Amino acid sequence: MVQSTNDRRRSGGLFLVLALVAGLVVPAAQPAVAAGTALSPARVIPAPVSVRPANGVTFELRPWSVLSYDPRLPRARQVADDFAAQLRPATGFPLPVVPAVPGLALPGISLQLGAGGQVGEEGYQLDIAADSVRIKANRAAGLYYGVQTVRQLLPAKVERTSVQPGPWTLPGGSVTDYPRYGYRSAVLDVARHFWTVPEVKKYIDDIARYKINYLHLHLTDDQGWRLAITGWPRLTEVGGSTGVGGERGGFFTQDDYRALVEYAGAHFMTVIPEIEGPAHANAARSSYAKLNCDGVAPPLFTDIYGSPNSTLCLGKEITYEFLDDVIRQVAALTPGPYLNVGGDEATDVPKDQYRSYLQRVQAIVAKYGKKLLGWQEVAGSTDPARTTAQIWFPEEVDQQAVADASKHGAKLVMSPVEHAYLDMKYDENNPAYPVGQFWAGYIEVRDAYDWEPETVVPGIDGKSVIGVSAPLFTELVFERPDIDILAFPRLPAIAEIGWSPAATHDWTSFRDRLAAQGPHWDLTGVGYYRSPQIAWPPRETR
Ligand code: TNX
Repeated sequence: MVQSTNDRRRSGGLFLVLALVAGLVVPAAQPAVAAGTALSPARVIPAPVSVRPANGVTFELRPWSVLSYDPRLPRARQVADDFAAQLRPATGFPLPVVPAVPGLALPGISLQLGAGGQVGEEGYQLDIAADSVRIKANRAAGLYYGVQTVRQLLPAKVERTSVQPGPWTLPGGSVTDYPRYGYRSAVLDVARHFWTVPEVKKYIDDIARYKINYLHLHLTDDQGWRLAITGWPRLTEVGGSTGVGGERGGFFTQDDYRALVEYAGAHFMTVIPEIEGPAHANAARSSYAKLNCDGVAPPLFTDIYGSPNSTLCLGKEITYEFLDDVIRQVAALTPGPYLNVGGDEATDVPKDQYRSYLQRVQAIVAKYGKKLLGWQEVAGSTDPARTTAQIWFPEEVDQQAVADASKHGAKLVMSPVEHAYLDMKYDENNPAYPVGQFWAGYIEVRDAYDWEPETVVPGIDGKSVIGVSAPLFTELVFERPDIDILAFPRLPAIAEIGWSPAATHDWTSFRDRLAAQGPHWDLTGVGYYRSPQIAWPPRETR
């Protein structure tokens, strides 16, 4: 099926190239150049590193436009194919995808190899001229991010699924762009409320546009265990049977999970699995009596906040055999370097026992070839040189432990609850948007935007910060539309903190660029929060 679609596209493209070479297809005269449509960063989130407008220059995508790619760059063809597939429904143009032919300039958009060292592995150079659009990168990831920028610069009606009248213009100019941080993550909690494979895929579609490159799945917690583990069937049969409020359960088979990993990968996003411990483990304990110190399985836990039966039995060998089995299987499903072991809120566990637990877990993670990632509490209890700690509650963090760990090589990811937690409500009294928590305060769009990762924890070396994360815990997130309302528009704010240089940070500019996202969300079925801080254009209807 896929093969035949590709074949059709390939032969269509080849025909067009041959026709052009043979002079059979004569492109009509270029349209008159519209004045005053200079490239402005006004529509792009995250803000690019630098933008040089070319005043009076406009590119127009035409019925004969071609998408060419450099076949020397692995996955460039996939990026081109996906982009063409996104453009075809609304434009109605064939947009054949063809390998570039040296010396032959094709009309349209080209994805090229080689953008200079400055842009690194994820950056790109974008040049929009009257007759061509060129995206140059050193790796396919850069091409992909360049494409996301172009998608935001096109008229929002490009999101429609039926043919629309043009013109399909892009403002002329050049963009040089690359990320501030290599780690730009979103956490999705599938444990408190379960979200199906299609529901998670839609989230991937929507966040990939903002150049998020890690999807961290919170797979286990007190209220649910969501990944099938061979040899431990009750984890999902029992532990996955319910969720907060006793509502729907659910879990991913390993094939489901592989499908998510693959889908994320096609969006240049790496899935990070999180297996929680030693606390937040009621679902595992309910599933297997032998994981309990007293040999008795506690009942399933369906309340919102932490269970009294949260902590694994640290003194029993079976606990570590269990973790070895789980981590081995999860590592085998994980193409990326990181495996998250949780580690937060183990308030019942004495410090020395917590430390020896984490050291054993770290050895298991290393044995299966992965790097340990954990919440802020792990700092000081693991080998810092092999640890990444995610700061979530800066007011409670052991600052000395974090500063010491960072001095000894630990890396830090910043997701301070008062700015980055997408599960908090936006404000106190908005009856239209009752969804969300408020234990860490209300987070309006500007609160999500106005912060600086390297000053979240005093005393750390800024260089130990590898990125940012936007967590969406789902205790109080009941239906799929609630995810959209909480994540949009705050996730793009966190994405910009992670991608854009600190020097571009500017609320007024961000606010205007955010407004321009509204029509795209209207047309792609993202039910975002219409924050009163933003001058949204009128809603588009699908
Ligand atoms: C704190 S984030 C938690 C989560 C909750 C979240 C709710 C973290 C390390 N622990 O278990 O879901 O607050 O906002």
